[in-house]
Amino acid sequence: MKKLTVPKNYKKHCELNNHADRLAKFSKTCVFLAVASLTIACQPSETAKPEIEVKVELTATDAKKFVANAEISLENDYELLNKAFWVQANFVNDDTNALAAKAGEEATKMGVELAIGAQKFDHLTLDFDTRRKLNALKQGLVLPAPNNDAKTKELATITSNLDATYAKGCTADKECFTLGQLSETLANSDDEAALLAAWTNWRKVSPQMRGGYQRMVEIANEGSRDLGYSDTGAFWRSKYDMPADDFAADMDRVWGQVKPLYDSLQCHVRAKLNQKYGDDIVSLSEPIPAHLLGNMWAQSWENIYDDVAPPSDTPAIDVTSRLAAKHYTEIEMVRTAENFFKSLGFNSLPDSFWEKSLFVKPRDRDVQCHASAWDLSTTDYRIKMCIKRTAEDFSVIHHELGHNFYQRAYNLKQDVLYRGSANDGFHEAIGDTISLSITPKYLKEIGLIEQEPDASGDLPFLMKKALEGVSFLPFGLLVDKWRWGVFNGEIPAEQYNQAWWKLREEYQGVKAPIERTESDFDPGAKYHVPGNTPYSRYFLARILQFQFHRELCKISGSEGPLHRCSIYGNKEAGKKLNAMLEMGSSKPWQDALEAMTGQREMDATAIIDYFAPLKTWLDEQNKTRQCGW
Ligand code: X8Z
Ligand code: ZN
Repeated sequence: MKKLTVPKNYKKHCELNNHADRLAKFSKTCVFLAVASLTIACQPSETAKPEIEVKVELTATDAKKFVANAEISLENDYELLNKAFWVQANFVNDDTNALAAKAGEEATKMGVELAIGAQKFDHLTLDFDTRRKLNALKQGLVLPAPNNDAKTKELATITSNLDATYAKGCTADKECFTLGQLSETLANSDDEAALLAAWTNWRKVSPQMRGGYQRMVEIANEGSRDLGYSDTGAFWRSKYDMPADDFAADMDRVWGQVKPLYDSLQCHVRAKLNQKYGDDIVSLSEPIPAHLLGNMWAQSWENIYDDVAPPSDTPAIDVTSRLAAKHYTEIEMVRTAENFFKSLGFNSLPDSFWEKSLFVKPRDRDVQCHASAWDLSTTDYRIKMCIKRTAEDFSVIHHELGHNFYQRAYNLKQDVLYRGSANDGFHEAIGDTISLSITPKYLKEIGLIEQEPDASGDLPFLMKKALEGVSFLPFGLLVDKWRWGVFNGEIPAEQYNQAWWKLREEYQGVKAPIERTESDFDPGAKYHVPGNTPYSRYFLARILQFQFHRELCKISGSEGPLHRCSIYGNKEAGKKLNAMLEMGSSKPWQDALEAMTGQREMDATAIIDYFAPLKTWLDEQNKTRQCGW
């Protein structure tokens, strides 16, 4: 799938990509524009020459030229556009917001022109690459605007404002919160009232987003319809080298495979939290209140490990305290992650990465702290993160570097329109695959621990990994189920919040801890909603990372259980991984998956095998419990 993306409208993952910016200049230069299947109108705007309209039949040669010109334009403008977004995310204020909105507006115009231009060749039989690149052009945007200047501008302004509102963390009445601090409370406090206050406070920021969000949905839907899609959700689902409906069904199929594992974990965690907080707070027949799971969105639960861990003389390694014991700085954490990739045979990141990245939260200004990885040119890679010295952020750093190494691999090998991942889930899965190799054996190898636990440490280790990854699965699925419903109108604006909580209860077995109403806008309290980053990618990644891990472990000759395998230092595994990264988006994702794993389908058996010993243990614990909600 393609992404001509860059922030705002053009924003992809928390991995900001190329072609987006390349769009910007397109509107300013006179690259020939194929208008209406038969008209070529090309008029340099500065001159007063009369417009010449020539009716011609478009040919395969025209299609190739169109693609070539688009690639040149996208490449030319990519860097500057990205810089506007970089500066906004690193200095969130009214001025940078206005500049980013303007840049986003230009990029969207360009993206819409390219998409509409590409459509003109729909009826032609073309070679594989021209057809694939035209599709990339048609699918590059995240939120298409209609072909209307005022609406394009309005859309760009709304999306910029939504992003800034989240970054600043202030209510409409200018009461401000720091998400990092509130998250620390949720991660570390045992005081139910304090947890509830932190949870509730963050949700005071998002109600002001509601009106803008609703309008944004209207405009983007109009834009999507202009491109031939029924709504923006259908447009998003169309980006996976398969019919949109098949994609949604495939997500559900995979969810069906992993749901029993999730249900076992939820049941055990609920029972333990019931023991801790009592029946009044945690009922044994209802969903778990969302403020008790150690995370602002209850999307990953590793912070409550101590409450739910299997009894053992060898508890899971507490990486947070090991980092502290070894006095790791934030930069050393990043160096350690880079070193993992280097051990696989990847080249070091360039000096500019270390000079230009943002690693710690600045004291004197607002920044968009949500972690992201950027490629501003084929030589300029950066991350932007407010790193805390925790196990959680150690994983996130690997996640972000996975984006950077992927970007560099395809940027150096592929044409502009193939500079992306096989699908967006692949981009999210690379660093997470590496994180699965952060085993006790590896931690000992890099000197973070002195002694590797024996096999009695396996269950605690698996519990920790499950709290990180298995807990995430239903959340990864439901965020876009909500947005798909919003975009197609099944969830009208007056039901935004109740529909959100219905999905949270149904899929996660998690409920709001206090009454919520339609004056709230709780989806807006999750970065990717105001940030307009599609979310299905993270569900895909959570499945794919285990498929990749299984294969790379096989290549590295690892014997024994999957959860003890680390590919650290294995050049053969690195070569295999790099070969897939270098493919970029030049082939359907099924081909990339097959090249890497021999399989053409997403397959949850890898994650299920990985956690098999834990599942057995959980089911034993749950034997006398009433599971479900
Ligand atoms: O947003 C992210 C990354 C950046 S692409 C930090 N993730 C999702 C989230 O935080 O909600 C990674 C896991 C899910
Ligand atoms: Zn990511």
